Amino acid sequence: MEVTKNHDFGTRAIHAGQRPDPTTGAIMTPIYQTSTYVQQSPGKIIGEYDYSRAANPTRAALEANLADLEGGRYGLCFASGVAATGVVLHLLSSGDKVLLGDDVYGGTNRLFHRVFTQLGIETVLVDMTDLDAVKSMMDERVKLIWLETPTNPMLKIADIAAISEITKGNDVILAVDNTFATPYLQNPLALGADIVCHSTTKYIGGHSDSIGGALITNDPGLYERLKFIQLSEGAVPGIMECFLLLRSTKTLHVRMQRHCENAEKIAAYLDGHPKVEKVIYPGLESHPQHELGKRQMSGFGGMMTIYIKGGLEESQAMLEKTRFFACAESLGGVESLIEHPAIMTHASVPADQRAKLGISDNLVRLSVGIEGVDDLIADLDQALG
Ligand code: P1T
Repeated sequence: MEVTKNHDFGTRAIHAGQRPDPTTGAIMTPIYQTSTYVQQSPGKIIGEYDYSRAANPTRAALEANLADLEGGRYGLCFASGVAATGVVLHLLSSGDKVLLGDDVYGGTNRLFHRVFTQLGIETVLVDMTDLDAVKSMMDERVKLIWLETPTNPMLKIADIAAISEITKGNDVILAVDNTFATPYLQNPLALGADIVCHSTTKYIGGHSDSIGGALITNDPGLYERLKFIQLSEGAVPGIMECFLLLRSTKTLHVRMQRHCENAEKIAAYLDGHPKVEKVIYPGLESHPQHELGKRQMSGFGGMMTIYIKGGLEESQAMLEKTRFFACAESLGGVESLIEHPAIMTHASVPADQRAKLGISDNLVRLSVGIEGVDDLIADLDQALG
């Protein structure tokens, strides 16, 4: 059954880019675990494929599915989220400048500052919630704006449509890392972004069992350039990973609904808890961009950060005591995770930058899973003591 953009997200999640296997009728896209394809004679290929770094039917089904969910025409999948990010950076040349959101995943910050700076690409950090700051940083050398919204880990929300207005007519690519929101809650392309990036390791995969990344765009020229870099650099995902992700996207909408519901209840529980100084969750009215989040997203997601009363000792004690909330890096899986950004996911961000953002010793990040919410609250309750 062909789906159209008028179909519901859940219908598209299950059917977009999928068709019964032409040889067997298998309803699930097979794992085409092959590196190469027999040719009838040199250059005369039998189907659409000649080598799996260039394209593979399992990966093609996933790329079409993800493109559809983001409301895009083209999807490309990669070996990891940072591999996908690097491919966008390879669009730039020495002497170009990037405006990078000041609060992004530590590994993204490291890639821009410690790998691409050496290739002559300058990165300037900007608070993307401050439109005047973004405008004031624009000049003819700026070729890319890269932002996360909500950000990792401070959950700041940037106005994608307003920032896309700033880039219009300026020959600047606006790339949005939509990992925290997922296409279920937010579609940056519809708001004017040129490229959407995902770490599919997170909610899209949803089961903490694979590493991957994706880029989605509507622009045929950009797609051709990105695809060329994908082919040339070769950071493509394994076929089994593609199959796992295809399995996962079929339940993305159901999982996201529960992530959001659980997170809203947990944020309400933690807000005002005597051992908690502050809760940062876009769904709370106290969040500085709560109204923007309401407009731009259809739900507030499963991520939150909290400041524990005290310092390192108190936050570490909490992380050691939780049971269902496993102390681990990553996020977006069905199981709840808890981590300490300053020591774990954002340790590679320079200390002064962390201090500026508020990534302090008493900051703890929660990835709220889809377990029974009462059990999760009881777990946090005993851990906070
Ligand atoms: O780990 P990888 O699949 O390469 O994805 C990198 C990445 C990109 N973008 C965002 C918003 C991310 O959160 C990540 C990875 N983040 C973690 C591992 C983490 O625990 O925050």
